[in-house]
Amino acid sequence: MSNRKLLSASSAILEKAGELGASLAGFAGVEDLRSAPGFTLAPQLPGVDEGVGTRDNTTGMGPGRVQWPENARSVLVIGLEHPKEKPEMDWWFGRISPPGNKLLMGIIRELCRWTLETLEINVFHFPYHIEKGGIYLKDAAVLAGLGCIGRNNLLITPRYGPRVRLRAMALDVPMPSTGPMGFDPCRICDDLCRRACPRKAYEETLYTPEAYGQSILPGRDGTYARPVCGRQMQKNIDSAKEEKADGFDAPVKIIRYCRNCELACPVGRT
Ligand code: B12
Repeated sequence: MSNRKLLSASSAILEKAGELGASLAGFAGVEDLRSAPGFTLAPQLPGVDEGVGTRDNTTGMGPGRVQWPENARSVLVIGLEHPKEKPEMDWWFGRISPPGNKLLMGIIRELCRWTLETLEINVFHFPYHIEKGGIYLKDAAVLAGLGCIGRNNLLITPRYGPRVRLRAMALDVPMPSTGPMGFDPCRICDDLCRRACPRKAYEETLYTPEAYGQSILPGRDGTYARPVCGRQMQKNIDSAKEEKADGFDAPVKIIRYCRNCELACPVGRT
C-alpha cells in the first residue's frame, strides 16, 4: 500500500473509531512496541502470571510474554472515558465484564469488521489478557500518542486524565505512528495519586534499573508495588456483596475495584 493510501486509511479508521464512540484513538508500530518498557519488563517479573484477574495461559508463551499475531505491523489503540460520575462503567457483575469494557469490545469488533470490508486491511482483535493473546495496552497508548504514563503508573490523557479504559486491534499494514506526545502533567503535581493509595503501594521502590536492566519502570521510577496493589484488589473481591442490579434476575456480587490513584489525579477534571 502506498504512503498516500496508508495515510488516508489511517484518517478514515480514526474517524470511524470516533463515530463508533471511542473517546481517543491512535496508532503505534509493532516493532516499537516489541521493545517498549512494559513488554520487556513483564517477562522478568516474578509472579506476573498469578493473582487478581489472571487467566489460564492459552498462548503457549512464557509468563508475561506477548504472542504477536503473524503479519501484525501496527496497532490501533482506543480509549473510552470512564468518568467518576459513572462508576458503574467499571464494575464487575460476578464474572461478567464491566459495562465500559463491553462498549470497548463492541467498538473494536465493529472497527475490525469495517476495516476489513471497506479498506480490505486484515485485522486482529486483541483480547484483554496477555495470557490469552493480549498486549500491554498502556505502552501501546503512549506510543500511539494518547497520553503519558504518570507517577501512578497509569496512562494520563490530557482530556480525561487517567480515567480511561483501553482496547486494541492489530493491522497487517504499517500505519504511521500517531505519537508519542510531549505531555507531562506530573512535573507540577504533588503526588496526589500516590498519597491517595489505601495500601501505600507507592512507598517502596520495588523495581530498579540494576535489577531489571532498564530505566523506564512501573510508576516511571519503579516506585509502584504491583503485588501490594493486587492485594487491595483481592480485598475488593473478598468484600463484594450480593446486590440487586439492573438486568439481573437474582442478586449478583458487584466488585468495585479500587480507583483511588486515578480518581485523585487532577488532570482532565472539569
Ligand atoms: C495485570 C494488570 C493489573 C494488575 C497489575 C498492575 C500493573 N500495572 O502491573 C493489577 C491487578 C494489580 C492491576 C491494577 C490496576 N489496574 Co490493571 N491491568 C493489568 C493489565 C492486564 C496488564 C498490565 C501489566 O501487566 N503491564 C506490564 C507491567 C510490567 O508494566 P506496568 O506496570 O504497566 O509498568 C510499565 C509502564 O509504566 C511503562 N512505562 C513507564 N513510563 C513509561 C514511559 C513510556 C514512554 C512508555 C512507552 C512506557 C512507560 O513501563 C513500565 C514497565 O517498566 C492491563 C490491561 C492490558 N492488557 O494492558 C490492565 C490495566 C493496566 N489496568 C487498568 C486499571 C484501570 C487498573 C486499576 C486502576 C484497577 C481498576 N479499577 O481497574 C489498578 C491500577 C494499578 C496501577 N496503578 O498501575 C487499566 C489502566 C487504564 C489507564 N488509564 O492507564 C488497564 C490498561 C486495563 C483497561 N481496562 O484499560 N492491573
